[in-house]
Order: sequence, then structure tokens, then C-alpha cells
Amino acid sequence: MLHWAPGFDCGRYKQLAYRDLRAFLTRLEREGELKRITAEVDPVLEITEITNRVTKAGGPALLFERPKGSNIPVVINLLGSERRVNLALEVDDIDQVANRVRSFLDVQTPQGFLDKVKMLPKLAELGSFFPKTVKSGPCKEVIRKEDFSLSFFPILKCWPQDGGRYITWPMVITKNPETGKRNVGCYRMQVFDERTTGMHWQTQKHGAEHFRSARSRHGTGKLEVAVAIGADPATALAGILPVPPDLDEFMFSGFLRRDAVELVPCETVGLEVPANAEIVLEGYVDLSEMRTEGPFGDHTGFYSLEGEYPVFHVTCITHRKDPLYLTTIVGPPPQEDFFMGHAIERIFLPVMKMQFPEIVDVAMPAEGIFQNLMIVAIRKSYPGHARKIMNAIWSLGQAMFTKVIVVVDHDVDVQNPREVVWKTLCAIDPQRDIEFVLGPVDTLEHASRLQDFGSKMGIDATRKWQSEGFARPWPDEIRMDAATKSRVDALWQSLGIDVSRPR
Ligand SMILES: Cc1cc2nc3c(=O)[nH]c(=O)nc-3n(C[C@H](O)[C@H](O)[C@H](O)COP(=O)(O)O)c2cc1C
Ligand SMILES: [Mn+2]
Repeated sequence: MLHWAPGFDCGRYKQLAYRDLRAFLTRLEREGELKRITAEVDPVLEITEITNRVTKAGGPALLFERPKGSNIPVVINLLGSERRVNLALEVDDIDQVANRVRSFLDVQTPQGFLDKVKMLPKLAELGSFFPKTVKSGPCKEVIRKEDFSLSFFPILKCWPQDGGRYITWPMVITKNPETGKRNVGCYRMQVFDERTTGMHWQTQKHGAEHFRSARSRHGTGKLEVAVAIGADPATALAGILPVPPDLDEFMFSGFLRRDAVELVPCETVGLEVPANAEIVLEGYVDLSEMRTEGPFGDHTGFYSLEGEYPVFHVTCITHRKDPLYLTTIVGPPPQEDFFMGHAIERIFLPVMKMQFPEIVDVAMPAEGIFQNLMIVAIRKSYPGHARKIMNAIWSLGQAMFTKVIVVVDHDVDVQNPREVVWKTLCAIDPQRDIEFVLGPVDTLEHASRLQDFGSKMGIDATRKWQSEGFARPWPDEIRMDAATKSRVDALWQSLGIDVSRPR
């Protein structure tokens, strides 16, 4: 059920945030963006094969009503298209969210009384995005402290060589043992048995940092963990948002949904979870326990190898009376994670531009699987500027993983791969313009010399300047003059040539 309430602006109707996952599904169904599947389908491999075909064809979100072996329906491909991401964030275009981010970043130090008064609504709005703790919520409709098993849930085995079934879209919640600040991360969880899973905290991620910090403080013992599965779409995205350490992802979800995320305290651990969640797993990670996890068909399009990871022990499960199991698959691109990641890239671009105003645009094509390729257009204003930007990106949060950075001039359309290939290759003297650095690489990087450590490459594909030691003239790009173009435009019909007007 969707809620509509009178808005404050212009007497128009303002839509409130989706209350939960099912409210969003209702909207998707009304928009023709949800397909219910009533046939029995196996969560072992079959759901992946169907979803992979549907995502690649630009098809709808899927609700598998009869997954084999469970009476809980599976929701998948929820955000597997640009349109559904826009519906999730209630915009027509993702840049509208980026503009909202920019409007908050643009708030200047007020100069006078009037300026201060003008700022108040913005500050009040910001305050309304902080998560709110409430007493109870639908995720507590059923509380199972004794009688529970992960086998109740239709957890997918995604690809043939996967080490088992994996929970792929959890919100994994921990608190920083030093500061008490919350982190929410989406980290896959391999099901080991009815009450234990793996916890795939990659080395540089905040969950892994909490684990290391707890170990160095206490040596042995437990780190409490809560895992929420399925929520309204902006909240469900929390775990994926690349926000700085100790910044609460749920606050950012509140910003995205324009309403606070409501949290409820867990039953057996000192953590809070979204009240509207479908399923919650409470438990702990034992600080002295590691177990082999993997392999897993990953978003690189290859299997990530086995590795040693912490183990999550479930001590209690709470869920709705009729829970839905939200999941996703990764694999050969593009998959659903491309659409989620692309939206996040656009939303965070204003933040990147605030720190580096010379950045004009950024593109991360699907085949670059996020960490392999970033194309950056800059307004170059001093010698070596392209290399400065490469280094900036390699030190910017998760962008540190970027294996290849291509920096082009501001007049190159980075969203057009053909133009990028053409102009990049024309602009480089490879020996001079390619730079290698050593540093941290993504844990999933399988070609690097070591896990988590390897080399990265920057390509300076900007025009070279005299002040950079380039002594030759740089040629102009070929462009027909405007007068000739308009003369030919006027003639075009009469020529009877059967092609649409070339650009
Ligand atoms: C579907 C999906 C699965 C993911 N699985 C993992 C994972 O298993 N381990 C991991 O470290 N990151 C994984 N990620 C990436 C993290 O969610 C992402 O880097 C996030 O920003 C980490 O949060 P943190 O910065 O608070 O650690 C996954 C992302 C998606 C979209
Ligand atoms: Mn984080």
C-alpha cells in the first residue's frame, strides 16, 4: 500500500517514502515493473539462470512465489534497471538526487541574519534524516529464539561452482568497538549450516575494520552482529553506500528516502535494525574463529577464490508473519549491481566534485565492473593535472581500488565509450603517458600478484602542453564549419539520400 499525503509545496501531492519492501513492490506492479512467477523454481541455480536472462534483457523485477523447498517468496532484480532505480528513489532522473546532494553541499557560511534564517529549513531538513529508534515494528511479528534455522529461507546457490548457498543482499550491522558508531555493509554470507554462515568482510571494508579493532582490544570474545534482509529500497541500499567510516549509512538512507529510517532494538544483541525489515538474523562473530569461504561466482564474472573469513553464529531470528526474501545475483556484467552502483556513482559525483572541482564528469562502464575502469574528464589547468587527479582518486575511499584510470580533457564525452577509445588512443604516447603505482587492490582482484595488493595504471589522455615538455603543436580536432553544415541541412531533403542525418 502506498501512502499519499498533501504536500506543502504548491498544493501538489507529495509522495511519502515507501514504507517497506512490499510498498515498493505494489508500486512496481502498478508500473508493470514486477512479474510474479507462480511455477515452482529451484533457488539452486534456476533462479539465477532466469534472473540473468531477465536482467540482460532489461526485464522486470521478479517475485518467485513458490521457490522449491521453502514457503517464503523470493524477490530479485528489484533495482535491475535505471527506471526501477528512479522509482526506488522517487525521481525521474538520478541527477535529481545528485542535485539534492549538491544543494546541501552548497550551504555556505551565513553572512548575515537573513542568510541564517534562510539556512534554517535546510538544517531542519537535514535533522529529519537521522535514524529514529522506535519500540517495535513489523520485523518483530515473529520472534524465534529456539526454533529457527536458515534452511527455512529460500537462499540461493547462484552459480555451479559456488561453495554453497549465499545470502547476497544483507544489511550487516556492527558497531565500532572504539567509537560505538554504527556501520552497515552488504557483505555476502555463505550458509555453512542451519545456524552459521561466513562473513565475507573484505580487508579494507568497515566491517573488517570493526573485527580487527575488536580483536586488538579484546583478543578473544565476540563481536555482535545483526543482519537485516529486505526493507524499503533506499534503506536496503544502505549497505552498499560507500560512505566514510563512522558515518551512519542509515542516515544517508534517510536522506535518500527523505524520511528517517526507523530502527528497533534487537532481542539478543545491543544493535538496532530497520523496523520495516522482512527478516532479521541476530548473532555474533567469534573473534578467534576463521573458516574457509568460497568459491563464489562474483561480480567480476569469474569465481572469487576460497579464502579464510570470520564466521557468523545466529542466536535469534525475527521476521514478519509473511516474510519476503530479498536477494540479488552477481556474475557476468551487467547484473543488478551495475544499476545500483551506477546510481550511487551519480549520487556521489557532487561530493567528488566538491573536493576536486576540476572534475567535469566520471564514467564507470559496466564491463569495467566498477573497480577496473574509471574514465574521468577534467578541466586541466596546470602541468601534471591529470596525474594529480589519478592520485586523488587512488586515495578516495573505495575508489582506491580503481585498476585503470583514464583522464581525458573536459571536451571528451566520457559517457560515450567510442569517443573515449578514439580520443584516448590518439592522445597518448604510451611510454610517456602511462603511470603505474603500487597499492591496495580489491580483494576480488584475481590477477594481482598478491591478494589485496598490486599495481594500478593511470593513463593521461589529456592534450599535452608545452609546460609539460611537449614541444610540438597539438592538432585541432576536425569539425565542419557551421555555415557549411546549415547549407547542407537546407539541401538534405532534396538530395534524397536515405540515411538519417549523421551527427
Ligand atoms: C550484491 C553485492 C554484494 C557484495 N558483497 C560484498 C562482500 O561479500 N564483501 C565485501 O566486502 N563487499 C561486498 N560488496 C561491496 C560492499 O557492499 C561495499 O563496498 C560497501 O560500501 C561496503 O560497506 P563499508 O564501506 O561500510 O564496509 C557487495 C556489494 C554488492 C552490491
Ligand atoms: Mn561504512
